[in-house]
Amino acid sequence: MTSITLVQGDITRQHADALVNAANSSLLGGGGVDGAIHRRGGPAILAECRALRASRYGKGLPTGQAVATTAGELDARWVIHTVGPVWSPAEDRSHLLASCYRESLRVAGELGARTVAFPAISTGVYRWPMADAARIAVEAVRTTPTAVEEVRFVLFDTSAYEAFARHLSGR
Ligand code: AR6
Repeated sequence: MTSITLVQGDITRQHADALVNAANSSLLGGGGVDGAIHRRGGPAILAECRALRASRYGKGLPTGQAVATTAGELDARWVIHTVGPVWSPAEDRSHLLASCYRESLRVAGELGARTVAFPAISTGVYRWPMADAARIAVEAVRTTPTAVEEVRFVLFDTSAYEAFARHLSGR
């Protein structure tokens, strides 16, 4: 049984087997969580991302997929990079957002990670409304069979924390 926990804070300060990065398909860094992970994790993460681009992901990592690298100097064994969908009012991309959580858990399971920390994927630069993103995230984790023992959502601010808490408690 996987336990789901919530904390408010900076994901780069977390200790877990795997930290999930809200990346973009280039895998070469950006702002938000991505920028913070590369800044604090150091150049080893970017070096592995570049190697992945050169080998498996010449066209970039597709939206909804996930891939692991070293966590560099972060307090974790791996960073799992996943690419969330950009929010669209015209098109339902929920399945792609759910896929980020499912695929990250699949990769984490393959690695043997027991604890995985997630940010609220797509809710920053990619503009997904927090309440809806929280619903999709909690539902995706609850319905994905995994050997991961703890999934921790790391929410940057109080309103994000409260949105996740509401969905976790079923309110
Ligand atoms: N720890 C935890 N949560 C954070 C942190 C942090 N250090 N920093 C921001 N957040 P975002 P996205 C929250 O923009 O929407 C990048 O440029 C933030 O408040 O990081 O998936 C990538 O390269 C928000 O709630 O990711 C992509 O181009 C959530 O994390 C693009 O942004 C996600 O915000 C991805 O956009």
